[in-house]
Amino acid sequence: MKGRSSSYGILFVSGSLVADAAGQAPIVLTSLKDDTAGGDTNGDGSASSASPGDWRYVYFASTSTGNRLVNVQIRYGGGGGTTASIYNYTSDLLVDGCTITNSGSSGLLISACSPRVTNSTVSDNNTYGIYATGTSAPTITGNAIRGNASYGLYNSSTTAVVVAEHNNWGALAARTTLWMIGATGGLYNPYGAGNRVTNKVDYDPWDVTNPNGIELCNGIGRRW
Ligand SMILES: [Ca+2]
Ligand SMILES: [Ca+2]
Repeated sequence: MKGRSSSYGILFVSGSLVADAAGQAPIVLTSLKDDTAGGDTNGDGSASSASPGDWRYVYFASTSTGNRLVNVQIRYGGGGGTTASIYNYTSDLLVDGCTITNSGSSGLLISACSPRVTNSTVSDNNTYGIYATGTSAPTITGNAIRGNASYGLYNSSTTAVVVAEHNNWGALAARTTLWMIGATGGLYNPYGAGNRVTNKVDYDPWDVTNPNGIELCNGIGRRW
């Protein structure tokens, strides 16, 4: 499926969306200009190419249930001044084995709900990889969260801790260990390598074995 406009380009889910490509070629949600999926659907050959924010988002309403995104690639959303490529307001959502990349804003917004985000890559989005607001208690584990421009995981709550253990934040093992141990308080990463997280994110223990892991230090406090 391709989104054609940053003015529209919205998939609104009030019932259920099951996009499950387990064991098959991935399902791709991308820009109309992205000829790498489904060919030259905009009929201009290579005259145009996809950019972050070419379309808007998938929206899971709070009343929607039974939602599954498995082996789905979501690329180039988050356009038109919107907040993320995926707006999620329901706890009944599984995101597994997906890639969420190249958003014009954030990758995934989690608003006062508790979805499961596992074994996925959330990278190279223009604001945050994952943006948690309200009192959210998602399951976020086994993911590669790297190369997002501002924070890998941003939790706006000053009270609710988002547990995000066993994720790879895109840093080499030795330096990750060195500098994350150097942080104080245990729930934030002010001097760490890799993609930053805010306070109230429990990133420890983290994973350095994910093959997606590469060194990317885009944050404050890089000391080497
Ligand atoms: Ca084209
Ligand atoms: Ca912990």
